[in-house]
Parts: sequence; C-alpha cells; structure tokens
Amino acid sequence: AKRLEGKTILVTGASSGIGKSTAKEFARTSPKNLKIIVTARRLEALNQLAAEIKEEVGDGVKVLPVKLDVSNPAEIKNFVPSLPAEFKEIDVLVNNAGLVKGVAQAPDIDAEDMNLMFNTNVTGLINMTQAILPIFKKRDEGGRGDIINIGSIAGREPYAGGGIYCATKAAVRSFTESLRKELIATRIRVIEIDPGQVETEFSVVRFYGDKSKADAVYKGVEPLTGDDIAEVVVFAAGRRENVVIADTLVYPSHQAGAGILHRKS
Ligand code: NDP
Ligand code: 8X3
Repeated sequence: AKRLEGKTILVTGASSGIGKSTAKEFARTSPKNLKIIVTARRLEALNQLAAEIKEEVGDGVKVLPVKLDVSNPAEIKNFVPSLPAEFKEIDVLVNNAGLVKGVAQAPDIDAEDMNLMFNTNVTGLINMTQAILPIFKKRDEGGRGDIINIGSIAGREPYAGGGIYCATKAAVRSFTESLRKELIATRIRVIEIDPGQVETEFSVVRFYGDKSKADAVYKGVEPLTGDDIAEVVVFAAGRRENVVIADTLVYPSHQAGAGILHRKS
C-alpha cells in the first residue's frame, strides 16, 4: 500500500466488470492518499462508482469520473489536456476497456462489429498508451510509470467464433511486447495480464444484450470475478519499482485453455 501512496491511477473501461473492480481494489489497497481517474462511455455508472468508493474508503481517495470513448481518437486527444491539474501526473495506466461482439465466423462477420472490436481493443489501447506515455517519459531515468494492459487467453489461443476478438487480443499482446522492448532503458513498466474466464458484462455484450445466452456461458463452471483480476492488477502495480510482472495468465480452477472448461453437469 505504501508504494502506491500519492499515485494517480487511470483505469479505462471502469463502468463495469474488471475495470470497476480494479478502481475499487486500488482504493482499498491505498485508502489514504490516492487519485483515480475512471473512464468509460457510461458516465452515470462512473459517478456511481465514485460514490461507492467514497462510501467504502472515505475522502482519502479522490475519484475523477471522465466520459471517454477509447474508440474515438479525437476524444483521446482531448483527454489529457482537459484533465484538472491535480490529476495530470498519471503514474499508472490500466488499459482495460474492451469488448467482444458476436460469435460469427468468416464469411459472416459483421463489418461494424469487426471495426468496433479493433477500434476499441487495439487502436483505442494504442491511442491511450500514446496519450499517456509522454507524461511518463518526462520523468527521470528515461521515464517512470506503469502501463498495465488487459489481454486475454483469447490472444494466446484463438478459437472458432472468436476470429476478430482473438485477433485483437493477439494484437494487444504483440504491441505490449514491442513497447516493453522500446522502453527497456527506462523505468516504465509494461505489464500484461491475461484473464481466462471472468463473469462480467462481457458475455452480455457479446450476445447483444441477451442475458440467457450470456448465462449459458457460465453454466456449470465457476468463473473468476472482476475482483480476482483486480487483485492481480493492483499487486503488479504495487511491486518494488525494479520488479516487472511482465506477463500473467489467470484461470479459474476448471479452465485449461480458451474455452477449455470442465463443466459440472
Ligand atoms: P465488461 O463488459 O464488464 O466491461 C467492459 C468495460 O469496457 C466497460 O466498462 C465498458 O464501458 C468499457 N468499454 C467498452 N467499450 C469502450 C469504449 N469504446 N470506450 C471506453 N470504454 C469502453 O467486461 P470485462 O470487465 O470482462 O472486460 C474488461 C476487459 O477484460 C476487456 O478488455 C476484455 O476483453 C478483457 N477480458 C475479459 C475476460 C472475460 O472473460 N470477461 C477474459 C479476458 C479478458 P462502457 O460500455 O461504459 O463504455
Ligand atoms: C475473454 C476470454 O475465451 O471467453 O477474453 O474469449 S474468452
């Protein structure tokens, strides 16, 4: 907790799931002196999150909700310049915003879904990184700060019906590794955390709001929760500066690959 004290954390996709849990876990871990910028498209949910954090830990954590669509380059460009001065010195960027749409296979993949996944999961993550890196690079020793990218088992093991989503997460993995190599002479830590199955709004979004299809994904299994991944994110950010938790794959007990799940019948 001491190592996080005084830091400014930025979490994208904080209105739900892993991102929401991550903001809360940072607040719990360092409740005395922390700033958290929470972003997503749904501002109302972010305001609610800010209220929940205040209720849980009090005023030691300052939360700034900002409406930000990472798939929109113009919004990202505007993001840092419009931050209040006290939130500008970002120390940790958690690139979490992301989504999957559908289970279509080629040649039936919807062009809009495809563009949305790439623009959010890949271009959005890269644009966020490019927006924040200059802040990190101004610091001594070539720069300091943490970039924590949420990848997926899907980026390591592509599966049928996930052609686009898996490709976006493979792209995240590739970009992350290039970045770590590019920043080797600095104190900027480049961290990837790849969750297996986590029960969030992920599947509801995948099935265009069809809750019963989403529930079927988790039937007979015990998925991870957003909090489980949040703990790993905060652990990585809280290590001694010279320790880089570069790459982590996190499964629930009964998972051993993308879609490789032992189901209780
Ligand atoms: P949720 O659907 O619960 O949360 C996704 C978050 O991303 C929401 O806060 C959503 O906010 C935000 N988001 C989506 N599109 C945009 C956008 N264009 N701009 C800004 N924010 C956006 O799912 P998860 O918590 O599960 O997903 C978080 C990350 O974890 C994703 O990158 C996902 O790929 C990854 N992941 C998830 C796994 C799982 O099994 N659930 C497994 C492995 C990885 P809003 O709609 O308000 O914009
Ligand atoms: C989510 C994991 O395997 O359901 O990133 O696509 S999977």
